[in-house]
Amino acid sequence: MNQAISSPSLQAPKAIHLKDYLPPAFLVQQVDLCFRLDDHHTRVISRLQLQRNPARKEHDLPLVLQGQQLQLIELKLDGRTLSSSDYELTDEQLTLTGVPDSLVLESEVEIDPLSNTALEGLYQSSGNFCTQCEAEGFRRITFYPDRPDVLARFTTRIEADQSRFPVLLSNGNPIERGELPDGHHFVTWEDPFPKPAYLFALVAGQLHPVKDTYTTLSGRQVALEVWVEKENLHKCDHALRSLKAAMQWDEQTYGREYDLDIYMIVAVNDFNMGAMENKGLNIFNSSCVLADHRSETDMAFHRVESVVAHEYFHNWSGNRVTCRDWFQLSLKEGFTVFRDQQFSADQHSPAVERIQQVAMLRTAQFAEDAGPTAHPVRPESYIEINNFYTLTVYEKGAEVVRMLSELVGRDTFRKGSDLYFERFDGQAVTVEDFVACMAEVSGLDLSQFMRWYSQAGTPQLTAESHYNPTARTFTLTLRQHTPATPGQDLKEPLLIPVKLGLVGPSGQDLPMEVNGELWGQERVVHLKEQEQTWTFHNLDAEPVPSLLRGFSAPVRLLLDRSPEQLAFLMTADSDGFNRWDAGQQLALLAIRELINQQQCGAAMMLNPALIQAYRQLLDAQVTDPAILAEMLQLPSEAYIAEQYDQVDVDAIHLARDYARKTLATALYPAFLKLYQQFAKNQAWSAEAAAVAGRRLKNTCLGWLVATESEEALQLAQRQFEQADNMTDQLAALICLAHAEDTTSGDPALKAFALQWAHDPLVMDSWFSAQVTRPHPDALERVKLLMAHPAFSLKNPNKVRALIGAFVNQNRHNFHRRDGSGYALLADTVIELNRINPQIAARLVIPLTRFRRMDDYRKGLMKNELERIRAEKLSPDLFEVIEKSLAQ
Ligand code: B3K
Ligand code: ZN
Repeated sequence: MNQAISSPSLQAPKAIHLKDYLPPAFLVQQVDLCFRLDDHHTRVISRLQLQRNPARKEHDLPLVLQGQQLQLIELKLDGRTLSSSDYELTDEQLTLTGVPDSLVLESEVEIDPLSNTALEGLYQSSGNFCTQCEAEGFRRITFYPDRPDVLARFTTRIEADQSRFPVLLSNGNPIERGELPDGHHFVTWEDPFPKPAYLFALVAGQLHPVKDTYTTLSGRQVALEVWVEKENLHKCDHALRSLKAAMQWDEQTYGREYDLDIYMIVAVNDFNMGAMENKGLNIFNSSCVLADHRSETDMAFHRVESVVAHEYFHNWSGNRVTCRDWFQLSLKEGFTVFRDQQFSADQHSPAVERIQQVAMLRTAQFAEDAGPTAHPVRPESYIEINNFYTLTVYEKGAEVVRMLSELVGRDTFRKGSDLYFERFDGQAVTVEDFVACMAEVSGLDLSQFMRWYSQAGTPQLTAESHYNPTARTFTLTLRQHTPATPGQDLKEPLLIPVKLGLVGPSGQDLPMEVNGELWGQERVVHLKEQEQTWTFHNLDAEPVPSLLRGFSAPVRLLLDRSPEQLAFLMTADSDGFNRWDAGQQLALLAIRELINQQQCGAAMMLNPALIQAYRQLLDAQVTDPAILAEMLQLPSEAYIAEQYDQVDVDAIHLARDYARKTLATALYPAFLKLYQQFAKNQAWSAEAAAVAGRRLKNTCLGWLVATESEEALQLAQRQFEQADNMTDQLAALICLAHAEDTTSGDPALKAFALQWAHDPLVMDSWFSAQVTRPHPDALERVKLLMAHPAFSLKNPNKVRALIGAFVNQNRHNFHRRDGSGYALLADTVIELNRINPQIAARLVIPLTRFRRMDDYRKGLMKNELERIRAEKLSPDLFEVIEKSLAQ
């Protein structure tokens, strides 16, 4: 490792290892907090009732409490004021030795919420106070054993100026409120459920509620409240509807009822992630709560529904049963994502939901698995846990739970989850505890399965088949191989559930017979060895195997299939997901041919099989517009890049663009017909059919505009002007803004900004629409827009909408050969390192993926990483940069 510039070893923060886990030395029975809120001088008075943990036998262990950026005012042990010689205080912790087995520790600290731009702990957003404590934010509020396996009962008294902060919220139920001198007031909240500190929350400010109620299965009334700024009161209905649907679904599907009398959701504008499941008081990024069809797209509606459900589901998978330590993060996140995916599938089209999940997993999560920050679903060590709220922990973690449910069957899975929730209610547990419940109820040995939690990297699955017409047999050999990942060279075979069927020449699923056993038309085979072969009997003609139906395992399927076979599966496969995937693979094949042609200097020629397959799709009667819209999406540049060890960004962009334009031109009349069919004047509706219709219509509009024809641009212009909803308006705006000819794009962008200047969420889309423009001036636009008054580096949504969208969704411009994309990202990351380390560490990721680039770009990217490394880095950024430069 090159340590020439800043000698990072000097500042190197220490890594924490799973294998070093020890139970806490002290437990907390009761926490009583009092907040005296003030912009720069908030006082936090805490009273902790502590007791030695009987699980730790060692004698006289010291009491260690975490605390960061706290100014200690006073400390008392059992009523006696301590002096600085009675304890040891560092930047990170407070240590007391020789304390009794049972004690009361009172502390008063001062904190500065208004200067807190990291958005962790207590901070302000648009003048309101709010908190974010997961994973380790509570230590920025008061001294505490800040670890998830310490569960305590909390009361919280909040005191604040009544006119500036009329609303004072915390976890649980309000038990007392009153007036104080000098125009102040207070409210005290009590949470009856013991909880880890990461679930603590406080909100104070000028907020307004939209209220509803829900009656649980057992007949209890729960008050539902969504708290927002006044101007957003009209945007809350969808979140409330989603919440009620989620509550009902969890009762029906998992037998889980809500436990408190009140459930609150607060929307804030400055938030590092989507939302947070604090007990009884969820705090949300406003982009995941607010939805009105005039200002939010169908996609935003979907996001709101699934995030509201996700946070609600955490009340059981996360809050009632929580994690023993942060290595177990996927225990709550993977399971809860799986639950929200099941919920979405039940609310909408299961096939479309699965397609969209997999499209994301296969690009973004697979890329993570192949990059320098690859880690198992359960990491073994970390420097900064915030770096591990990743697609691997969340999405791959959900895939692992999905496989479990496939392996044991849906009913048995429910028995397993019942057992898990009952056995571990009120406890902090591990992944083993969860899997053991599934093993117990199913009788399956899941020990090999546990490797999915400990092995990083995406397994590759290859298949070979052979048909013997005389014996009428078909043999299928599956092989698995997981490539090495940083720090993990040796990989062992996994238990991979492969759902498969055999499609006969006339397009039907054939009955399968293996070793005299009748399998029916679909089966999940368990691949356990490196290589396994199955022989199917009594087949009169060669079948086409349909493998990994529904994407039954998160693997890279490497399969040589002809364009004819793929085109056949595209229409014949009985599995909706696999029909879509056959189309994706066919398009990929054709685009890869174009990339080859370009790389050897030949003229590009699009494979007619792809044009033919698209024609067939477009000519057929539209039975399912939602699926058709998915079938008509070309693989993204990111997914195409995923297929290569050496990525040629320019060739990928040109090839995909060529494929797009050629298809659009060849099939223009068919796209136009379909567009017109679904563009018929209809007022906006939230119905599934209307949502699908809009998606299909706007997909067609995108294809039409790809030809840059005058007519298509006029259609987009008309749609932009006449739209009564954001889905249509934004789709048209993007078409116009991405067109080569800017004569209609620029005025449309101007008009849009004028219309929506008052709405920060809509302005986010306006930023993204411009910086994802494929043309060479995109980077200059990013720079220009960074100076726009609506932009701020302090607001994570703005950073994601502008810089994030550019570096992740405008790949060829980010990778400009002059290196200016890299320099821009590095400059921004350096600045963000001081403002918001979590966001900085996330944003830098595309720069760390230099290994697959050509040598020239690799050099440029590494230089920028070294430039970042020369700064005084937060632990977040330090960990990511070191890992990427260590390659
Ligand atoms: N549990 C939170 C994420 C907290 C992230 C901390 N850096 C939201 C969620 O997954 O539901
Ligand atoms: Zn979650």
